[in-house]
Amino acid sequence: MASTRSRNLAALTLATALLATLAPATASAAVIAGPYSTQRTDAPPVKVRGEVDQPRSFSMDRLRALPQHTVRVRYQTSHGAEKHTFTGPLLADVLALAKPRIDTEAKNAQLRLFVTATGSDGYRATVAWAELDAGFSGKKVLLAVAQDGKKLDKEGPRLVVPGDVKGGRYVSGVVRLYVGNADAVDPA
Ligand SMILES: Nc1nc2c(c(=O)[nH]1)N[C@H]1C(S)=C(S)[C@@H](COP(=O)(O)O)O[C@H]1N2
Ligand SMILES: [Mo]
Repeated sequence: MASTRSRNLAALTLATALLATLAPATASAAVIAGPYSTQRTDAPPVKVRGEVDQPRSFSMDRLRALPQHTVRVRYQTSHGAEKHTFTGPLLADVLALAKPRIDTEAKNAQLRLFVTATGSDGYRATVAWAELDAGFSGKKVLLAVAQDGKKLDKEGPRLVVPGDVKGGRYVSGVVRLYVGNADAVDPA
């Protein structure tokens, strides 16, 4: 009986020792991003939702397939002044593909719309439609895919609002664009 118990104990000790040597190897193998890794390396596509007839999503490649614009901007942040060059499609061109609902009856109906960009961290900022509409505003509001020549594939696209003194509306890691209509939140 005693010998069986000691044999079992020996087997258990051996198994524990084996596990101890295997465990670090297993753990480090999981850290290496292989084909079965669940680690996300690229940003998810940007969803366009709200007052649009064709809700859709845009990958970074899809955003790059649209006409590209480059703007040089400066803005203030809590950590000082910044100067950057951004490249990407016009936000207006991205949204047009989702067919925003514009009531053609009302005078200047597009001026009732707004767009809220949400970052992966939940940070949000809103632009009025007139700000991104070339017919009303002279500035190029972009959904940038590159900053200072570096692709934003890992972080996701960034809202660029030239002319803003503060950087607060330069939402980074945009995951969602919501098209809203003032009539929906404030019926006249
Ligand atoms: N997703 C996300 N975007 C964000 C913020 C944030 O907290 N989350 N902060 C904003 C603020 S307050 C500023 S001033 C700028 C800072 O820009 P920088 O990262 O180029 O310094 O990013 C803006 N974009
Ligand atoms: Mo800021």
